[in-house]
Parts: sequence; C-alpha cells; structure tokens
Amino acid sequence: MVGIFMTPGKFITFEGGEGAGKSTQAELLRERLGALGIRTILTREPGGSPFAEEIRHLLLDPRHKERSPLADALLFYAARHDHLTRTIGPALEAGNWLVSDRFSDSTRAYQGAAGGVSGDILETLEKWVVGDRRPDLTYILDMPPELGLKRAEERRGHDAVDGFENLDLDFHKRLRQGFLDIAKAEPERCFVIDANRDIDAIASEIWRICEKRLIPEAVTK
Ligand code: Z5A
Repeated sequence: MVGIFMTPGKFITFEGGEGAGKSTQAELLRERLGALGIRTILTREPGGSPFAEEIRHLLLDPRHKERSPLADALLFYAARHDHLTRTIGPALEAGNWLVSDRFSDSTRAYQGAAGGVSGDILETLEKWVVGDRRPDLTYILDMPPELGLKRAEERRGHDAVDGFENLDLDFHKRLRQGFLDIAKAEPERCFVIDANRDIDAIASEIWRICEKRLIPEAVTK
C-alpha cells in the first residue's frame, strides 16, 4: 500500500469531534473545487466502499455498546484498507481529488488519545494499512465538545445514540486534545479551524487555505 498517495489527485480530509460541521464543510469544499473544473469525489470513514460501509453499520449499531477500543481500532483499519484499495487509490490514480469526512486521525484521536489504545499499536496498523504518506491537507474542525454534542443531539432528534455519541464529556475533552496534538505535531498538513462560527465564515477560511496550499500546484501541472 505504500505510495498510494503518490498520484496526480489530491487527498483532503476533515477531522474533529461530533457535530463540528465536517460533513457540511466537506460538501461545500467539493462544490467549490468542482466549480473550478477539478473532478472531486466526496467520501467518508468509516465507509466509502461497499464492504467498508458494512463495517460502518456494525460499528455504529447502537446494540453493540460494550466493546474495547482495540476491537474498534482493528475494525476501523479493516474498513480503511478496503476504502483505500477500492475507492481512494483508484480515484486518485485516475486524477480525481478526494475529500474524506474523517480518516486515520480519527482513529488516533478516538481510539488512541481518548480510548487509550497505545500509539505503538496504532502506528503499526497505520504503517501496514496506509503506508508512510499522509493526506495532502487536513482540516481539524475544533469547538468545545459541549457545543458539538448539542448540535449532533439536535440533528439526531429521537434516533437512538450510537456507541460513540454515548461517551461521556471527559472522553470528548480528551478527544479534542488528541486532535489538537495531532495538528501541533504536523503543522504542514493540519489546519485547526474554529468551528464555532457561521457556516459561511468557516467555508471561506477553508477555501483560502485550500487555494493557497493546493490550487496553484494543480493548475500549473
Ligand atoms: N470514528 C472513530 O471512532 N474512529 C475512526 O477511525 C473513525 C470514526 C473514522 C462516525 O460517526 C463515528 O465513528 C464518529 C467517530 C467514529 N463518532 N460518532 N458519533 P458519523 O459519521 O455518523 O458522525 P460524525 O463523523 O461524528 O459526524 P456528525 O456528528 O455527523 O457531525 P459533522 O459531520 O461534524 O457535522 P455536520 O453533519 O456537518 O453538522 C452537524 C449539525 O450541525 C447539522 O445539523 C448541521 O446543519 C449543523 N451545523 C454544521 N455547521 C454548523 C455551523 N457552523 N453552525 C451551526 N450549525 C452547524
């Protein structure tokens, strides 16, 4: 799998806690790239390929609340392998750009920083499944977890909570810190975006960064 990102397309990921607005902003970015004539595919994790979507159902099934973070990490990486092989790799090789709603940083933050799975285990899985490369650009949508959980709750209405939404506030605080630590460790790739603003203000900042980082490269090729 090493080298899967050494391709003509660009790979952009959105990360952050629940209700931070990742899906909303991922779709807006895809539309903007499309308007420039850049073929852009929107995908998500867990999921993004037929088999990985099956694993998603299993992971988000509210009946399975009692399980270990390590079991989850293994399933997220199983889904990721299929997603990379069936969707991400072929799409990038064909010159498409890909915008993914979550990727490996979510495993580092949820199962690692917040869930307690050791960094060594996650690094090994990452190396086997993804290889050495990282996404070209990652947006970490940051906001106080109380606000994100409220947004997610309002949207969910009366639907059952899944095993992740059910976790306590301390878990979500560790999660937020986990994402901020990833951004600090990889400032070339990761941009922390204040997600506690209106949708258009966030989208404008995201677009400015994308234009500066990736568009000149794409149009001069
Ligand atoms: N997970 C994991 O543990 N490990 C992993 O490796 C991976 C994932 C890959 C996937 O659930 C779960 O899997 C997730 C992490 C875990 N945990 N949970 N739960 P999911 O895909 O169903 O959910 P999510 O990824 O957390 O996304 P979300 O809750 O759907 O939130 P979002 O995509 O960040 O936000 P949104 O859908 O764009 O917006 C949420 C609501 O807020 C919606 O009503 C919007 O209209 C509204 N919104 C959006 N932006 C704004 C602003 N700026 N102001 C006001 N309102 C807004």
